[in-house]
Amino acid sequence: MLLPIITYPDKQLKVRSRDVVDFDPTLHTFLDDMFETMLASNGIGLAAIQVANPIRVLILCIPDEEGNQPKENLLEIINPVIHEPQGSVMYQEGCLSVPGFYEDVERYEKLTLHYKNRHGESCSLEADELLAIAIQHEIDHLDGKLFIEKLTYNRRKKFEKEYKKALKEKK
Ligand code: QAP
Ligand code: CO
Repeated sequence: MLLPIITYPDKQLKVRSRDVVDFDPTLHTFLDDMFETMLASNGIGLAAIQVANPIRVLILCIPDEEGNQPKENLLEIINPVIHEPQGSVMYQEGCLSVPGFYEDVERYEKLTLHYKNRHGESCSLEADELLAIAIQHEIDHLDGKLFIEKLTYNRRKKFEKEYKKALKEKK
């Protein structure tokens, strides 16, 4: 089932999501719906709060060389905690909740992630490159933060102007 995606400036995006405690069929159906929704919107990552569910769940599917996103490459990450962040990189990010806007953001270059899978089993992974960046972007969503909040004052002003203009043109 496709879920509607909430977009900026909806206040719900500022909510801090709560830990998952029940790894039940309801969660599994929701994860399946998130994947369907993300692919239908041409996304590489999606946090539960973006579809109005304030739980600490995110999914990521980094495209392969051909640009495909097979379900085997899907990561379902629940109650994540970042360990040992290292280095820093700039990357031009976008967000399904801030459609049509992309800007450079600074992130850690590498990290270790501890999390639960859909069955509640403890997992960990080491991430770098786009995966590490996407993990940080999605965990920020779980804490009610958007990538535009990391922009400098001037770039944030440029964003507000462009985004408002785009919203008006849509109507
Ligand atoms: C987060 O973002 C991310 O504006 C995932 O019109 C982004 O999937 C992590 C998208 C960059 C790391 C680097 C955005 C699709 C997708 C748009 C997305 C749009 C259509 C964003
Ligand atoms: Co996002």
